[in-house]
Amino acid sequence: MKTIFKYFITFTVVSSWLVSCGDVNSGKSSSQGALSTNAAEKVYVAPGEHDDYYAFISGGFSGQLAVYGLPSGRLFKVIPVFSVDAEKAWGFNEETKPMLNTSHGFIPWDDSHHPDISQTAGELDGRWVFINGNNTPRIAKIDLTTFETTEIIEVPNSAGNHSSSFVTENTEYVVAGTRFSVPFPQRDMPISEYKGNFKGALSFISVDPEDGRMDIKFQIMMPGFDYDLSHPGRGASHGWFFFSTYNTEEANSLLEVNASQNDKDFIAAINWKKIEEYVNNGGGKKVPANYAHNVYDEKTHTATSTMKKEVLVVDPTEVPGAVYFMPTPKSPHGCDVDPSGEYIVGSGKLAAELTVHSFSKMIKAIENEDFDGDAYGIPILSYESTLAGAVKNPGLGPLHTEFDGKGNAYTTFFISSEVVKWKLGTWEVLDRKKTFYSVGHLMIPGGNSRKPFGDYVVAMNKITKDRYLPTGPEVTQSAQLYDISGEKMELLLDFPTVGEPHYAAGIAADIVAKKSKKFFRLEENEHKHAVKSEAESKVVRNGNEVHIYMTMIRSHFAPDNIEGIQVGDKVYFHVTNLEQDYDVPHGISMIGANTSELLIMPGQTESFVWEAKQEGVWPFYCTDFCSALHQEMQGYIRVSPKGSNVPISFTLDGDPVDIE
Ligand SMILES: [Cu+2]
Repeated sequence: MKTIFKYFITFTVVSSWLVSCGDVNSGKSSSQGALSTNAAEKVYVAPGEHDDYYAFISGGFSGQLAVYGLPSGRLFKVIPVFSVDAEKAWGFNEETKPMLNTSHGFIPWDDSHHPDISQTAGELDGRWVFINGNNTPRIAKIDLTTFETTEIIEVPNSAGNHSSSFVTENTEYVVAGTRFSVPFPQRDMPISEYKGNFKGALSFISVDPEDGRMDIKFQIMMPGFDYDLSHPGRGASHGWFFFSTYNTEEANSLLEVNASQNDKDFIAAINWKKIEEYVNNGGGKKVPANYAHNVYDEKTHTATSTMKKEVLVVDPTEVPGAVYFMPTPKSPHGCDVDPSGEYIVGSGKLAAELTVHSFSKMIKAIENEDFDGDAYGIPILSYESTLAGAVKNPGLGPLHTEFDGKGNAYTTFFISSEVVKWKLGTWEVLDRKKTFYSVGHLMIPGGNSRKPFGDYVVAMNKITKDRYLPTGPEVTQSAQLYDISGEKMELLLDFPTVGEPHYAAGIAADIVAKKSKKFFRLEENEHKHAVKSEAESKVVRNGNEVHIYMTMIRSHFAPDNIEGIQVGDKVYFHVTNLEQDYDVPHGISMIGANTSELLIMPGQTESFVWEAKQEGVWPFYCTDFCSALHQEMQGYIRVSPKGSNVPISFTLDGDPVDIE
């Protein structure tokens, strides 16, 4: 009895201390009062059970896209997109090297920012995820049956491809707005002559409704501001796209000061339907360009890269009624449209209030020509005429807003490190919760759609400090999961992420999971170097190139011992995984190979080149543990001196086969 009593006291004291220090940012692991809530229960996904949501969290400077489960925060896969990835041989094998081709040559890195999931009738359909490469402007498409990047298109006339990659409500377009305005056309000119000479390209990339094939339909050449973020209209505002701008001052140095002079910058409203119609009727001008279009084919298991030579450009002043500016205080960053399509939220980074524009008021203002002048011929609507309302004293440094589909909005505040819940229409603040620390984007699954899944919000923080065990000067990047199903938000979980968790897109798991591919059918494999049975495997010399057509199946390679290779030969391994079973990839790597290992899915063919540099007998082996006899899955290559008369030969099923 005495012991129990003592325990009770200790427990009470400890728990109240933990709860109170949660309010002072102590960052202790239980600082949100975990002992007084059932937070752990709410994120617990029992062994063998599945998560409710997929979250696709961009890897920022890692260039990749990571797949997590919610609410558990478990990491399932890192999908290589814009950066080479040794784990998947992405950018190393012959099949995927063309995916990283650009007009600047092979670029093995980019800065991935904003993923967005394809939609039909304004709801997530789970077919593809699009994501932008910010540095060397590109848009990638990831197929959600295979969770592999299947297309990357470069965006010409752009720089810092930031206001991307958001889709319209039937995925008619994925949009890529430039952050930096640049000379158009690119040329050698004094930077001091920026003003009036640089242009900002907003690119509308069409998506084929059947196969998803992307194509730049048109680029709108806007004034030389910085275009920061964007979102599509929906419902009544479908057919419009909204872009936040900063640096309407058109300064070209010390932007920190010089781009904060104007009291208001703009949200640009683009009637893309009107521009599409103009283009379909022969409007716009084809101008020379040079950009790569890279497509990965699921049948040939191989990517091709095509250089495109022109792009259709539209001057917005030539399409009256298509483009307007809505003044928005002050240096707006986020530009978010609510599920109904009526409200456009502009977050002025330096503004005291959150500005919300009304789409219906905007249309009325356009009809009444309620203008406050123009910028380079584009009408500026009067501030009051489009204003729906403002959220007063919301916090410091507003960035991004998402919606729960129940009439509430959630905005992140970078400086005051919090997520604030407020009500659409009344603009009253309902709740605020701390983030740890300096939050950038937040994500509600389905947030950029007509129908958000309003159970959770994920905050993506820029700084982690003391939330985890230290790992040297850099601590893991961090996301935080909040339950938003009730009136008040509740912090449930911290979980580490890969690279910078810049932004994310989430979707109910059952929309995607049921369409997931289990293996590639061997009879559909059209890879030009595929062999579909061990009997077809062979070794072919062609000058100083030797091509090995190899198969793999539990637990051996065919052929396995290859002789007759000479110093100076380039040896191509073309390897087909014959397995027709779920989750049985095999790997292969060769000692001294410059490339990454190959990890080949069932039914797939991949290739790599190995240069024979030294005489000897050199082993290769399977790199992915595949069976009890995985360790026996190996072979040798005998390398003889250049000009030697050792004939090409190999062993197949234990029998020697001579070729020459
Ligand atoms: Cu961003």
